[in-house]
Amino acid sequence: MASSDDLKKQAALAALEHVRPGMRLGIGTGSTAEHFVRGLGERVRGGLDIIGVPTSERTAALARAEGITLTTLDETPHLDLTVDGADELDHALRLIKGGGGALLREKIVAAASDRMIVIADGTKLVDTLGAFPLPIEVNHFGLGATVLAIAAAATRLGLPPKLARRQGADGKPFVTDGGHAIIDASFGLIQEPEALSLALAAIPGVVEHGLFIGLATAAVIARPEGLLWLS
Ligand code: ABF
Repeated sequence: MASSDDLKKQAALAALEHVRPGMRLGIGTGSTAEHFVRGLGERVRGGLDIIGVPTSERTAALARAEGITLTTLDETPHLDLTVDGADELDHALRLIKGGGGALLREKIVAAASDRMIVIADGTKLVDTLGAFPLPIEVNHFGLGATVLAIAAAATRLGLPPKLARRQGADGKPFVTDGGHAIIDASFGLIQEPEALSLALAAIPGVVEHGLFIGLATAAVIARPEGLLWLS
C-alpha cells in the first residue's frame, strides 16, 4: 500500500510531465511540492532548460541545492506554469492554501502564471472546503482591529468566528517570509468561498488569505486506486 508520501510523489511526478524546455515556472512550497522540486532538479541536471520563481525561501533553498536556475517576478513577470500543493481542493478547483505559511507568495506566483497545476494526495480532495482552517496573512500593525474585522465578516456570512494566531515550532508567533502574522480561521464548512474571499480581501489589515479561486487550471490527485486529473 502506497504511503501518503508516495502518493504525493506520484502527483508531483505526473505534473512534471507537463514541464517543457524553455518554460518559466512557478515553484510551489510544501512536502508535495518538494517532490516536484527534486524531480525537476533531476531533469535539469539531465539537460532540461527552464527557469523558476520559488514561492518561499524554503523552496528557493531546495531548488538552488538541486541546481535549478531561479529568477524573480521582477525579472520574469509572466510565467508559463506553476506547480504547487494545497491543503484542500474541491471539484471546482477552489483551494485552501497556506498551511505552510507561504500563501502570499504562492498566490502572487500563481496569478502571474498562465496555468497552475495543483498536486495532492487524495486526502486533500473535499466536497466542501473548510475542514482545514483557513490561513489569513495579516499585517502586524493593527492586528487586534484586523482580527475583530475578520470575526465580524465571518459572522455576517454565518460562519463561526473561531480565530487563532499561528505559533511557530519555537512557540513564538509565526512570521511569514513577508514579515507578517497568520491567523488560522476555523470557519467550518465554507459554502460560499467566493463571498468569503471578497469579504476578507476588503479588510485593510488582511494582506492575503488562503482561498485560491479561479487560479488553478488543473489538479492531479494521487489516490491508492490511481491518478485523478481535474481541469
Ligand atoms: C503549500 O504547502 C501550501 O499552500 C499548503 O499549505 C501546503 C501543502 O503542504 P503539503 O504538500 O506538505 O501537504 O502547497
